[in-house]
Formats: sequence, structure tokens, C-alpha cells
Amino acid sequence: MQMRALLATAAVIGFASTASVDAYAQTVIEVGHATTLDSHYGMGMTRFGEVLEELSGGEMTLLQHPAAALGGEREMIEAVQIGTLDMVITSTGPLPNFVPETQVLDLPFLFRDYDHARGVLDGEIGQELLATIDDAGFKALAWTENGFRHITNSQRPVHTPDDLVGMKIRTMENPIHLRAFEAMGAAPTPMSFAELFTALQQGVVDAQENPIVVISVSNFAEVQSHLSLTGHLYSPAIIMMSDALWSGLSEEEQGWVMEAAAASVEVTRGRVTELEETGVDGLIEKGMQVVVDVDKGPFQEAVAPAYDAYTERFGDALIERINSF
Ligand code: EAX
Repeated sequence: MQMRALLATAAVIGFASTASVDAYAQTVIEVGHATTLDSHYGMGMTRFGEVLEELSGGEMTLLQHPAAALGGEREMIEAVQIGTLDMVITSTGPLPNFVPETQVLDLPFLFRDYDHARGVLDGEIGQELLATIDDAGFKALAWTENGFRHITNSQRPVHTPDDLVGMKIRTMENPIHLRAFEAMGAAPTPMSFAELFTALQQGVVDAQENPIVVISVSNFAEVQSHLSLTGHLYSPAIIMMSDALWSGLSEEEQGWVMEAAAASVEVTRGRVTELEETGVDGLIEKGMQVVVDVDKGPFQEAVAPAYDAYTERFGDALIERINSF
């Protein structure tokens, strides 16, 4: 075929294919997380996608990558920061490695209960922290929730910190958590959640700590015989989008994203509340022995050095504001 005719044909095909793509042009937002689709994160993101699709008339959709398919929480946070991942819903555990100021949230026994935690995060203090996270190269969409963390292990009932002495416990990759469990006399090992089940199964670690919803959906009852309702710290979660994606959205699209995020938080928090109420019975049915009435006093005394590590660096003003909320 003459070169001119060939080029003309190519141009027509090119236009047609571009036109067809334009006709179905969609923004597909890809989100990663470390837990299963039926977890508090998975259910929240399903709701996020439903609302986004509804508001955008199908122009924007959400594609979930659950169960650490894209790596651990620290890796996914880093991917969002450099723009290779659109969005993540994650616990704040690894976040202090990127935004040191968020360490305050991981102080043991800082939050009294769910109302206190949610009130602080949804109020002025939480919004200030979201702005700090934005300054670190993310677009923080909303605080969501992981829940109060409890200790499971394969060795013995844990009633006091003395029962933790020498116990190999996995912690999140978080300096405050590490310090707190060292102070209790345990042998803490920071580890990505993606490796945790196998590490428990193989006895690389004896123990771990997580909210009831995570313990339940992760089938930890298969590899952990004991649960103690220590509630030693509240684990916030957060939804963060890459700066690049966020700034490329129109104002209207950004509004849809924020509305979808808010709707997802309701679902995630609802699921956490539900499992706090019903999840322990489920774990007992799966064979776990549960210490329900843990005396938190000795644990609070034992973790005091974790506060020193924080206040030496950041002072106690923010702690005071949170305590008096
Ligand atoms: O965010 O790493 C953890 O223990 C987290 O609680 C879990 O990944 C859910």
C-alpha cells in the first residue's frame, strides 16, 4: 500500500481507537491493604467504591488489592508516597517512619475508649495531624479504624506483664510499640503483617497483638491458643492517596473521593464495633482461651518508658490535649 494511504489508514484507526477509549474513559483508582476482602478495611473499601461509582455516574471506580497482594503496609505507604500506588488503607503502625509526628497516636493507653479515639481523630487534633501527613507528600483522605489491640500467644495465659517476660512477640514496624514491649520484658520483633501468620505457624514468634477484627479474619485462632484482652493501645487506620493522583483530579472529582472516604469510615468503624462485641465468642468457639478481666494497671506502669521516648522528642503538649479531650 502507498505510504500516504498507509499513513491515512493508520490515522483513521488511531482516531477510532482513541475515540472508543474516550467513550469509555474511566478513572480506576487502585487501593491496597493488608487484610482480607471481608475485613473491616475490605468492607470499607467496597463501600468507598460503591459511593464513588454512584457519584461519578460510573466515571470513577475503585479496584481493591487485599491481603497484602501489593506488599506490607510499610511498602504500600512508601508506594503511595512515590506515586506507584494510587491509594492505601492502613494502620498507622508504620506511619511514624514517614511522618514522625504521628508517633503520638501509637502511645499505649493514650485513648480511653472508642468514643475518645474517634472524637480526637475526627476533631481539631486529628485534622491537624492529617495536614502534617499531607506535608509529607501524601493526600490524607480520612482517619478510619483498626481498633484496640489485644495480645495473643501460643504459650500461656497472660494476666500481667510478668507473663510476657522473654516471650517472642511480633510488633508492627513502629518505634513506640517496640519500646513498649521491651519495657514489659518481652522480646519484640518488628515484622510486616504479610509475614505474620507464617511466623506464628512456624514458631518464629510466640505472640502478636492486634484488634479482635484482625485476629478473627486472619484465622489466628489456628496458630494462637491464648488471647488476653489487654486493649493496650488503640490502632488508628488512615486512607491516603498519592499526591500525583489527587492533584490530577478536578475539584468535583476530589469532592466525590472525600464523600466516598467518609462513607467508608462509617462501614469500617461499624465492622470494628461489631467484632469487638461478637468476635471474642467466635474466637472461643475456635478454641482460644481468653483472659477477659486483665488488670491494666501493671501494663500501664510497665509501658511508661515508651512515653519518655516520645516526650523527650516531642514534649507532652499533644498528649495533654488528647488526655483532656
Ligand atoms: O492494619 O500490622 C498489623 O498488625 C495491622 O494491625 C494490620 O496490618 C491491620
